[in-house]
Amino acid sequence: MSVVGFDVGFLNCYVAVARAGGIETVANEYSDRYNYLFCIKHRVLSLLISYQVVTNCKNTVQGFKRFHGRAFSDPYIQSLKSSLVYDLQSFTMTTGVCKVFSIEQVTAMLLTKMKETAEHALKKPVADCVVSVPCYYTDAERRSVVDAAQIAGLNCLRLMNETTAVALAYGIYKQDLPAPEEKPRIVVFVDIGHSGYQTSVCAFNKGKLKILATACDPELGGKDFDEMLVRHFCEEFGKKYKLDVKTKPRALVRLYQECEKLKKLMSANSSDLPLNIECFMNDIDVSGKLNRGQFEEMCADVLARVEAPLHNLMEQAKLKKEDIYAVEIVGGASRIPSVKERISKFFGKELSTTLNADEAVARGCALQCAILSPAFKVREFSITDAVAYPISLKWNSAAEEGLSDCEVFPKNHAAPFSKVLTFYRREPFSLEAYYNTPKELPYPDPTIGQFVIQKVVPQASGESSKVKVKVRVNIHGIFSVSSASLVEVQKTEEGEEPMDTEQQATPEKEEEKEGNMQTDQDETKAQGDGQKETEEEKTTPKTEKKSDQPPQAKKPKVKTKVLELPIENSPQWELAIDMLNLFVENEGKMIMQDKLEKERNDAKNYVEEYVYDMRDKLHGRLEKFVSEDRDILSLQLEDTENWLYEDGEDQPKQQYIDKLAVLKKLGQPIQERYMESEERPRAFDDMGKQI
Ligand code: ATP
Ligand code: K
Ligand code: MG
Repeated sequence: MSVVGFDVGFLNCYVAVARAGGIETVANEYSDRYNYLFCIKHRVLSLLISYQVVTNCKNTVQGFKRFHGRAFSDPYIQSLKSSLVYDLQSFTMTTGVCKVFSIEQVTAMLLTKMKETAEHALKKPVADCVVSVPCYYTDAERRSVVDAAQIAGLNCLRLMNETTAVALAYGIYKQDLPAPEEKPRIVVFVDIGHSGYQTSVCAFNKGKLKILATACDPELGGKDFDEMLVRHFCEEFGKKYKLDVKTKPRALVRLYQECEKLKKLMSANSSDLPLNIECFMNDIDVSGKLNRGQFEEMCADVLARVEAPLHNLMEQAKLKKEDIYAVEIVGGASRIPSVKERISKFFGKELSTTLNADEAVARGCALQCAILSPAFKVREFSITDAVAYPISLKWNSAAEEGLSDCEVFPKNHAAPFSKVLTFYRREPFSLEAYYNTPKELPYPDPTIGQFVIQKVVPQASGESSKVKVKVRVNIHGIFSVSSASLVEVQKTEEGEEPMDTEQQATPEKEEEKEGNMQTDQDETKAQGDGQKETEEEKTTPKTEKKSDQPPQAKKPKVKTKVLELPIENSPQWELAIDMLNLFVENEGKMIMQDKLEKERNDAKNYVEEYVYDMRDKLHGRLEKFVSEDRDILSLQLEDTENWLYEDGEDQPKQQYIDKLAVLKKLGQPIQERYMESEERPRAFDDMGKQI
């Protein structure tokens, strides 16, 4: 049982764990908390620090968070393709065998690294976790990330919306929240990261939070400010030095890095600031300068986009600005003064920054993981999220010709949640789920998936059967048709007209519209109790309760049998199961390979260390203890050093182990003579004391 939260950011990733009774974020092996950029080369994966990104730019994969759940032909992918330094290819099974990775595999690699970071901190294996996703992620994107977690060997208890994680991190420690029956405390959360801008409005009462609405601009973040700076300096360097920066990926990558640094400096400083890059291109050193005023001017268009989601949010929640208790901001780009100004001006109040702007998402995820984990004791806290885009179902109508449809989950409907719909059918039928506001989607295809209810047969009487279909938005925010059942009315022994107990309780009118939602099953209560999804399913739907009514006198004996029906699920985005298994297997192999590579490297380092250490000592404290073996050892050390830089640079682990053994065999006698001489006087001392 592990309690871990992963914030998978576009630029920065954070890992939070529950340890020693609290939640803390943990650093990766480079003790650099952020920049999980990484490099895929020889299938060995490593985290890179910034200068390595420049030297490895073609093999470094970064900024792939928005590739999930999208086809290669998706206009979004195509528009980004040209601006990427690394190569983006269409993924098919055949390329999979070569060294092309699917987006699920790439995110899985990143998660593997984050998992290792958590394991290192907790000193035990990690599986259970909560992973963050932007609240504007669609079904396809969510399914893709769930697969990635599985490939990494993680048991993702929840995909948590980033702003909801922030809300949890904010609310769970608050002692003074209004009582359940009181008016809730309304707080707005704003997260501006590197790629996206998310806002949500949340109602808090003691022990619970409910997301009322969300509004986002998935294309507004720190990177857009970097972009403006890069554009500016490309132009300036073009004029000043006659350099065409865009033609040289490596120079461009460096310029992006320097511009990001400059942008951060400008948040703290409003005077002129320099930007200098040595040997930028064609051996030319470049320099420029900029101040905050100029920066804001060149970013006017970007800044103008800050307000729209806030308007949208308030409109959806039907709240007035006076209703807002606080506006809490997080995310790296929320530190930009002009961004803060605009948000603050919109709400007419000081912004609140009580949370750690970088760690809040990861912490919230770890807290949610703790709540969901039965092994961990935490304060009861119920979390109700909101559906980001309205979901509709359409189907071929049996009664009328043509298509019928119905909105099953309106925008901002509570989630997770299940509903039961009733149909009258003689044969299998299919339901198509889709987002009914395609314009809102950051995605061209509004389809969620096709769900076929199989094995539907007419009643013995030839009439249509009553089919109950349960649809749900699960804990990850993923839509599914979770179950379907057919109510079979069986003949009574007396040969009376068959009658359904349920029908008797509420006679159903012939003209009743298909797809009527009969049961609203509120699942939100189960949330804070740490119950698993499967347990939530068991709560009795309301209609079934009707049969609990006392039997009426002279009621004819009728039997109904409920038959579970198989469902064929074809979500718009799905990895075939054999593909997923292959990826799981491959990731396992790569982890092994990483491990072997690390061991090999360690073995090599031991040889190197021994060489340097012994050489120093031969001229130092061991000097008096070498005799004729000195020259042999010295020679061996020198030979080995040369070997390490030549043939020995890239050898199997055993070679290094053997090499070290040879050296130790020569060095050991010398070390022993030294130890002996050290021990002798001490032994005398001890003897002296005894006397
Ligand atoms: P996303 O949430 O979009 O997936 P992320 O979580 O990786 O991205 P963050 O770590 O929240 O993003 O923020 C990174 C962004 O914040 C970068 O663009 C970075 O340059 C910017 N940033 C960080 N600190 C500052 C600062 N002091 N001033 C201006 N920008 C900053
Ligand atoms: K982050
Ligand atoms: Mg983020």
